[in-house]
Amino acid sequence: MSFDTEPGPLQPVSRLPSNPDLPDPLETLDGEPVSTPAEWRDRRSELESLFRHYVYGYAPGPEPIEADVDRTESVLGGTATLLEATIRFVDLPDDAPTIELALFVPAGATEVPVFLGLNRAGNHAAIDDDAVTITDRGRRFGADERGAQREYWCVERILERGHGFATYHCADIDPDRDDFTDGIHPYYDAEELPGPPGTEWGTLAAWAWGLERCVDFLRGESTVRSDEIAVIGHSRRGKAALLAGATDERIGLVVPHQSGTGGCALSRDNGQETVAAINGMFPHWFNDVFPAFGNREPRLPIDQHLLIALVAPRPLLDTEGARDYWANPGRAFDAIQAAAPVYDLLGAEGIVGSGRLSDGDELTAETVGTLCQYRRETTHTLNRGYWDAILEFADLHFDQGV
Ligand code: GTR
Repeated sequence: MSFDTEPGPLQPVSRLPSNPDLPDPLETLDGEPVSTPAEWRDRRSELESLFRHYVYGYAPGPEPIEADVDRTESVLGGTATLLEATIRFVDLPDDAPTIELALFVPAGATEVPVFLGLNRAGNHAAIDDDAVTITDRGRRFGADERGAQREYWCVERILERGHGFATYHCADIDPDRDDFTDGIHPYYDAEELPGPPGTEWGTLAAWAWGLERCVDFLRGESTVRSDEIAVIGHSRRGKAALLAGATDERIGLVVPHQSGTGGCALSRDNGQETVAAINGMFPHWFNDVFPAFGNREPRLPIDQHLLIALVAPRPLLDTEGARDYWANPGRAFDAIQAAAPVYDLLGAEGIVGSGRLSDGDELTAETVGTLCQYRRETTHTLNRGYWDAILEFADLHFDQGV
């Protein structure tokens, strides 16, 4: 997890060797082979340091939390119970941000698997029901209308299928601006973080850290099956969901939806959003080292297949739009294939068949392994068609089923 990574003796970017091929998941930085699950544990730590150091930045440890929970029965026409948790960081100053987590569970549920989704429009946008609080940051940075993202999150469908849905508004932790004045960042001095200057956490690492703090809360919540917490995010939030899933092994299943560059899509040979383009447009998403790889991607000692490999042996479904060209589903699929040897090493049935399904294909134990790409004929969006496949995938992998 993010808190036990220590920066190793890492080279400046200019001294890294140039390698046009993808780094081998099963070979350490020093060229040693990784051939047992025990050796993978060390390679895992090495990879996590490399991603922190060169791409996302080092995040702080797991800040202790305390939560006030409000419970509302009879939400969504009586089908759901809503729990709203204000998650506070007890050792940070009183004016530090809080995470306002909304958790919907089927009415009468005792213990359910939960999808934890990072939202961009405020919790009140997820369903159209006055029971959901419009938070201060939801009002400032979110959607004007309740239920604006109703057809995107499909909460009713998730609950009907026996899962819970939890969500937090990414602006609670960082409102996605490039000045870091209005979120969690000012509450940690650079010297408190493990890496050298320039390797401090960007927005994606902060959002992922926020997801981990939600997991801290959810694991103590009696209606939640603590080993069946899945994370999902779309696009920039899909990048953060993948990072959280990669670094926090308590997360049981990961769905980086149309996550693109900095998510599932490889940085090498990416003819869509390049490393230079993403850092030019969104300099605050990553640390201050990553931009040095713009037009020098072969120097990266990692690539995104290795972030996917960090999820192994846990299930990962990469959902992509066939017409979402900018997110580059093709290079995401290449990443999935390149991560598969780690699933094999850990004894998980990673890729089954071609490892790629499309709308119309059935997701069954015969067609889907632990690692899979699923494409629909869409552009950049999330909707019911995706959710039906995602829920199918979760039911195939979560032990107890629903
Ligand atoms: C785009 C960005 C992508 C993706 C997307 C989004 O402009 O280039 O990497 O994250 O925004 O978050 O919708």
